[in-house]
Amino acid sequence: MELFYHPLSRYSQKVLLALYEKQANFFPRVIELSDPLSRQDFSLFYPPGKVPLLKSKQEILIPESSIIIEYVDNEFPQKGTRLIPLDTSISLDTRLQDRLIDLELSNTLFEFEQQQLNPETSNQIKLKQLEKHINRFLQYLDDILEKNHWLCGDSLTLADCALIPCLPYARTHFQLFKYDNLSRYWAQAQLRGAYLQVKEEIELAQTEVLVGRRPIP
Ligand SMILES: N[C@@H](CCC(=O)N[C@@H](CS)C(=O)NCC(=O)O)C(=O)O
Repeated sequence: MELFYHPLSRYSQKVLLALYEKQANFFPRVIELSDPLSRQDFSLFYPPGKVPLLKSKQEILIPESSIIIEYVDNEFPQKGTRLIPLDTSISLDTRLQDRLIDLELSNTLFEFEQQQLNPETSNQIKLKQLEKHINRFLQYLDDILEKNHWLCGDSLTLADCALIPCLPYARTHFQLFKYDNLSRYWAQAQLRGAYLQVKEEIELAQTEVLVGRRPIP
């Protein structure tokens, strides 16, 4: 398998977490999204030009982080962590939380970041609305985590792969410490082997950005 991704893209981190949880072997193919040439090459190969993208052993291209994770989970049912539980009610909840996190948190955080990046053009009312939306969703997660160790129960699932990459930004731009259960969850996520592997890649990519060896995505 080959994974086309960028280590600083949250949706890529979501898939990396899942692949490390599954202990799945893959060839890493980093795509520099902000480098026009690298982007052009990638678009010739995959016209939508979005990462993450998985190329299976049978050379099938699989886009969309959640679909990639479902594919990998089915491909290696006995290996590593079961990311979409077999129990139908837990699996339904896992998919639901995964959808909500992508749509309500990850995408909203991206919109918030974009607004903050351009202070001259940013709309203060819009920023406040986004902030309120994000805080409401963090509270929703905090309530779930009052009773659950991981988001959907005792084991880490697809939903946690979606949530964990959002938390570093939520921690620095939102007061994550106000949410007791989310703070406990974040502390526990940081000890997870798969997260430590992803973190190493993020830090390396961030250092390369700082020393100017890699364009910022
Ligand atoms: N829904 C997609 C989102 C993928 C996505 O938005 N990827 C971003 C990076 S995080 C991207 O490739 N952006 C480049 C572009 O839109 O041209 C998924 O879950 O994989």
